[in-house]
Amino acid sequence: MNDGKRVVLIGVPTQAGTHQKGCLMGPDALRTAGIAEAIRELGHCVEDWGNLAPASQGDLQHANRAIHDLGETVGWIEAAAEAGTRAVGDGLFPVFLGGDHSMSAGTVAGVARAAKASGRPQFVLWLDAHSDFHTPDTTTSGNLHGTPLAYVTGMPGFAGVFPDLEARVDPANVAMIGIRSVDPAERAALRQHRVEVHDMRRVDQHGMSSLLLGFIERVKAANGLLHVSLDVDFLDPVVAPAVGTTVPGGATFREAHLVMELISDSGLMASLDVAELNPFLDERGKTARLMVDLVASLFGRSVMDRPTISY
Ligand code: B3U
Ligand code: MN
Ligand code: MN
Repeated sequence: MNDGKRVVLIGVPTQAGTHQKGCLMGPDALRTAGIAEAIRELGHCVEDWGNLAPASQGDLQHANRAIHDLGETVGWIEAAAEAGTRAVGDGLFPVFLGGDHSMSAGTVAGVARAAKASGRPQFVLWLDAHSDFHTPDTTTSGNLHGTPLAYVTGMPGFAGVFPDLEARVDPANVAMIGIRSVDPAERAALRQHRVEVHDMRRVDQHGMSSLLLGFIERVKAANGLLHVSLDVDFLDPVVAPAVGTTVPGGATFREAHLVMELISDSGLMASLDVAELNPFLDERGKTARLMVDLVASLFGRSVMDRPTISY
């Protein structure tokens, strides 16, 4: 049925990158909702490394006084990067369980470092309402979960703030889908670096599949490794309420599953983040169970063998 993968779950229970508390419960909610069992049922091997701890916790300050919890965020980034590089080096497929999206500054840096060692280009698919393309100088909220994609693509402003990058992701190797909240400084940088941004207007006009398949073809042609970063707020808040920064007009249940199924069919995904789940805001585990269901689609579950699910 599947080419059995060796999957490792890596919990990154950070909430330092946001003002809203609750993401620290994300990894355990995903486990409670049965993420390991769901992947295993599809014929893969799953191990669980448990939850990481921040590598350091110094009290770092930045000239931008809005920024909060910088030292702790850097500690989580270091820990996530180290775990990501180690997992890929061991031949494992890392599934990072968040934690707010600042964790992906570490997860993507870590897998990109491993990709560089293997000689294959790293590609990133960012499924999110937000572009997360702020630098420490441009963020006005001071929430560092708005910065990871700018960091891993080597934008200026991170030197001496976040860890030095050993392998940056070429901005030409990034695609974003689901976008509907972009701040002016992010918009300017995205345009300048010609990042492939598919906002919800493009989704409505062209459909998820044609946008995604275009990107998948590019990854395939380059023999690239694909990292998928799935923010809960990619989804519409009606189906996925357990997230601190809800934005109306998100992906529907059906669109989201289609994206996962097309990624699965491509066979290109090598690492995954499930970010921003805030179980404190959930409705009887509905969002956690939906995220597990989407992860199952990513690992090969098809509609024909999906059990009937009610949330
Ligand atoms: N761009 C805004 C909002 C935001 C970004 N990422 C999330 N929210 N989750 C900011 O605060 O940087
Ligand atoms: Mn995000
Ligand atoms: Mn978001």
